[in-house]
Amino acid sequence: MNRSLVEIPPNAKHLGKSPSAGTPRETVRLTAARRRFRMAMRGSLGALVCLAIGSCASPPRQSSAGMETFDATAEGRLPAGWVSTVTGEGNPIWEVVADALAPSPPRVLRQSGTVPKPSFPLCLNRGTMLRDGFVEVKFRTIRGQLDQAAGLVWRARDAANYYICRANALEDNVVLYKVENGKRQALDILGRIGGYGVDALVPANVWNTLRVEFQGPRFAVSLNGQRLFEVEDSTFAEAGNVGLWTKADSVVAFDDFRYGPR
Ligand SMILES: [Ca+2]
Repeated sequence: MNRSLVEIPPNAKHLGKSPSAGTPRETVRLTAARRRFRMAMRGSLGALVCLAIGSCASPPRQSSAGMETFDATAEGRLPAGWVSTVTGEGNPIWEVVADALAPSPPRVLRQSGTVPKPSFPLCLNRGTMLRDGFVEVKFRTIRGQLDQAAGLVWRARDAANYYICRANALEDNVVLYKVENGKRQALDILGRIGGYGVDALVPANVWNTLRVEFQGPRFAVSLNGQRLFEVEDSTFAEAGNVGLWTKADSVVAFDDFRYGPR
């Protein structure tokens, strides 16, 4: 701690005196003054620590419901508040583009970059903060030889820590993972030990709807209106961002991204 940041009160020199140096009444006053000074210093030091590490903030707010159609954003850009990033390495290409097949015309958000495994293109809506609620999106996988994966992200702290559920059109399955410190781990489905997500028809090049509802440690996944499975996990219990995710060489269009508290 930089001592120059701690202001010493004008009467601080008195605090160094031995209580035996004064009368009993003076001793009581000195003791009380010393206690007040220590408490004030603790508060000041605590505030400085909070500023330094960015913690100790008031509880994060809970976002109200919202929907992003990507139609008000210029082509080649991202909507306000959205950030393109990556888990691992590589150069994702997230951008709003025109799409003649868009559920809400004329534009969608598309990811067309390729990143090496096991990295993941990620696009976070930094303007959101949700602990409990839902996130939903329409997606269309366009191409990808290694993968055609489209994912929803919630409770994201940063590009290396979040929950993600993805549907894969090459594998025809839906899997829910946690990514912790950049490492992805599939989570067990409630009522079943082992296995890897659930098999589900994920048709390529058509619009599908993926939805996750999250309440405390319980997450429920639906694809095209059909409830598929639930998962329980408490790794990330705090509010975080929602967003979108792909994998490897997946080229995917997303539209009508919805979110909100329950
Ligand atoms: Ca749209």
